[in-house]
Amino acid sequence: MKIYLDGALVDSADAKISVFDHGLLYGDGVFEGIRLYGGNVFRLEEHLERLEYSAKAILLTLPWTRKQLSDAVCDTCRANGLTDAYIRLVVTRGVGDLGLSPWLCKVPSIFIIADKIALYPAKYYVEGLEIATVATRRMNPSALSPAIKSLNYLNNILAKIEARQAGVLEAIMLNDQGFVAECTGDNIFIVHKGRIYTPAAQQGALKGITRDAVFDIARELAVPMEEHDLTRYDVWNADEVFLSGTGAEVIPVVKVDGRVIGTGQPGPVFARVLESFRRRVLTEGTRI
Ligand code: PXG
Repeated sequence: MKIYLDGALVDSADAKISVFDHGLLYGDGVFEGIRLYGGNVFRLEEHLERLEYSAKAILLTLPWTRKQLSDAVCDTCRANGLTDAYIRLVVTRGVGDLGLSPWLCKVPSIFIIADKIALYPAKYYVEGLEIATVATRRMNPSALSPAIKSLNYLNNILAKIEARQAGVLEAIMLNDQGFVAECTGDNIFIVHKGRIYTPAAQQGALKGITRDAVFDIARELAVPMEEHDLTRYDVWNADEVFLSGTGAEVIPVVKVDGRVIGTGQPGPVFARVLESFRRRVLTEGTRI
C-alpha cells in the first residue's frame, strides 16, 4: 500500500512520523474521512473546505492550495489502484519540542491513507441498527467546538466504548443541556409526520458532509427538512430514525434505548433517502 506523506507516495512500511509530532503528543491537528465510490471522490471539495475551516479554527496555516490537496487525494487513490475506498487525510501540527506551544512546530505534516472500507455489516442497512444514549456528553462548544474535526476524538471514543458496553454499535450523545447532539461518528435524523429533523450544529453536531447531502436529498424528494432541537423523547417517538456519516453512509435505526422506533422496520422516507444517496455518490464529487 502506498501512503501519501509530505509530498511523496511511500510504502506503508516507510510511512512514519516523529514521536515529537504534536499531532501525536497533543492531538494537535485536523483530519477528514472521505469516500471514493466507483472512481468518484464524493464531495471532495466540501471535505477540503471543512479541513480548511478546521485548520483555521486551530490557527494552523495550511501550506497547500486546495488544488494540491485535491491532487494528493486523487494521486493516492490512483497509486493504490482503488476505485472504492475509505480515504483518511490527516494534517498534524508537525514536529516540535515538548510543550504545548504550537509555534514550536515549524512545518505541518500531511498524510493520506486510502484503504478498503470497513462498513457496518450489510444486514443493518436492511434490518436497521439498535443504538443507545450514553452518559458521556458531547463537549461544550465553549470548551472546544465540535465543528472542528480535530485529532482529539476521546470524547467520541469514550461514548463509543459505552455503546459497546451497552451491546449496541452506535451511541447517541447529548449536549450539556440534555439535547441530542449527534452520534460518535454520525449525524442523527428523525422523521416525524412526514418531516425530517436534525439537530443544529450549535447543539453539538459536526456539520457532516453526508448530512449536507441529506438536506439536498430531502429537497429533491420534496420532504420538508429542518434543524430542530431534539430530546430523547422526540427520538423515541419518531416514525423513523436514521444516521449519516462518511463511514456509515445513511443507515436506519429501529431501536433506541430499548424503545422500538415506528414499526420496528426501516421506514419509507429512509428508503427513498438511501436510494437517492446511492445514486449521488457516483456523480457528486471529483473523478480521480
Ligand atoms: N459526527 C462526527 C463526530 C463525526 O466524526 C460525522 C458526524 C459525520 O460527518 P460526515 O462528514 O462524515 O458525514 C462524523 C464523521 C471513522 C469515520 O473512521 C468517522 C467519521 C467519518 C469517516 C470515518 O470512524 N466521522
